[in-house]
Amino acid sequence: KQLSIIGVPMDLGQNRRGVDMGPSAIRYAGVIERLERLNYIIDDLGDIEISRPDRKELQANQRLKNLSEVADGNELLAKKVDEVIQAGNFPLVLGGDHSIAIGSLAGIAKHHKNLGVIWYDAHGDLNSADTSPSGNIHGMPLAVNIGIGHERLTNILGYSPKIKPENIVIIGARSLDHGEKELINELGIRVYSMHEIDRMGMAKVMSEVIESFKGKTDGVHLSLDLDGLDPNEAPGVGTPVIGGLSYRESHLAMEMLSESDIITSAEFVEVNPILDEKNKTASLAVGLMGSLFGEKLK
Ligand code: DIR
Ligand code: MN
Ligand code: MN
Ligand code: MN
Repeated sequence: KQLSIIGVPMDLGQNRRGVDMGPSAIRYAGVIERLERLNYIIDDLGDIEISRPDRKELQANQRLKNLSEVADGNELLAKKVDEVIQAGNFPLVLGGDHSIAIGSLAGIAKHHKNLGVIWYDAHGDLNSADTSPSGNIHGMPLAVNIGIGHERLTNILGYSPKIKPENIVIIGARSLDHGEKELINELGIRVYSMHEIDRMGMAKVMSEVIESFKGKTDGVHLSLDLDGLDPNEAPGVGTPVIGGLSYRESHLAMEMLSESDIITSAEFVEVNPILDEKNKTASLAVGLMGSLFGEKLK
């Protein structure tokens, strides 16, 4: 099986500089060697080109910061992901901030009628310009993918919505904004917050998630924001939230996904080496990829 790696040096979806170096940090932590050992053929397609921000525009649009640069980068990413899938390969996208899930899913969802999405994150990423407390687009990609948000973002590759609310599962949530909670309730989006994970345990949570997708979806995308993990494990993220998922819970989740064989595309986002401790968060990401791609069995 061939994995195509796409780096997205995007930092314009949020305020902390440095997350654009995420793809380099993850490559430096040995992602290619790690996955080659699992008998995958790795095709590293390099990085998507992201244009630098226009400061005048940024001043003008504080509700959707860097909208045109984020939209342009995601358009390029979507086309690249689309090509990878057309070639029959598995897209593995390395961020970059989480706004890149707009482009990843635009490219992926084209190929699926009923794509499942696992959103592993401390946050819901369900804001829009109207509900966002920050104006940062990395807090909006899940909303965009269900068709809510600025047309420059929702209409990438010329179709919308990309995914259905009933096919989404959020895991690890512990920092949801008011508007996000309203949307979750209105649309009935499934959320395993830290509360449910503490009560049920990760093993039960993942069996439920896997069972719910089997036979109902024609592919499942994993969108893993490293801030879903506890900041003690993943210090190199822009918006850390205390009380997160542990190293062990996260590896268990990846191993169960590997065994289930339901994942058809994945992205690992928000690794910021400037905020990190000796590349710990990038190494963690690479370890999680190892588990996701079958290290336990091979
Ligand atoms: C917050 C933070 N909900 C916002 N979102 C983050 O700005 O919309 N997403 N950090 O990953
Ligand atoms: Mn920058
Ligand atoms: Mn996120
Ligand atoms: Mn997050």
